[in-house]
Amino acid sequence: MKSAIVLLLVVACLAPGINSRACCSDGWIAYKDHCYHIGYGTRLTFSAARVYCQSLGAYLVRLDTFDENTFLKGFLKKLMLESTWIGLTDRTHDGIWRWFDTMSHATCSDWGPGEPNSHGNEDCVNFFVDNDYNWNDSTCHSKYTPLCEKV
Ligand SMILES: [Ca+2]
Ligand SMILES: [Ca+2]
Ligand SMILES: [Ca+2]
Repeated sequence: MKSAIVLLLVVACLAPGINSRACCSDGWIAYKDHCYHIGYGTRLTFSAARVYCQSLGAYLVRLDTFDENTFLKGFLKKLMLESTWIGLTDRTHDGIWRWFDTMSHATCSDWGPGEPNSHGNEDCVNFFVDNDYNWNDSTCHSKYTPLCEKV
């Protein structure tokens, strides 16, 4: 009986046209074929946020398309959530923004007005509440909520 239920779930996830989204477990949000997790109430440095995501089999979110960015920003905004880290950094070369885990260059951006300003050596990026959830570079040891992504 249990295996029949599992099989049904698998079929529901794989059947084209029925559900083309990822099947995400509890605590994860589906968008297209990926799952996202917000570490509600957890505030960590950029490095610690990365480790937090890794412990969940995920990575700090990589905003590959403007649509993905718009979806996640809209979600945070709608629920009026805290600022969250995204996986973008210019730590290796100031002014060259790369996604941390792949070191790929950012192909789209959503900086808030006047950002990135590297005010006091800022190398890590967040969706920043005070800037209407647009991107802001911040010091990497600042503490923000992790926003994780997995396939
Ligand atoms: Ca992504
Ligand atoms: Ca910088
Ligand atoms: Ca800044």
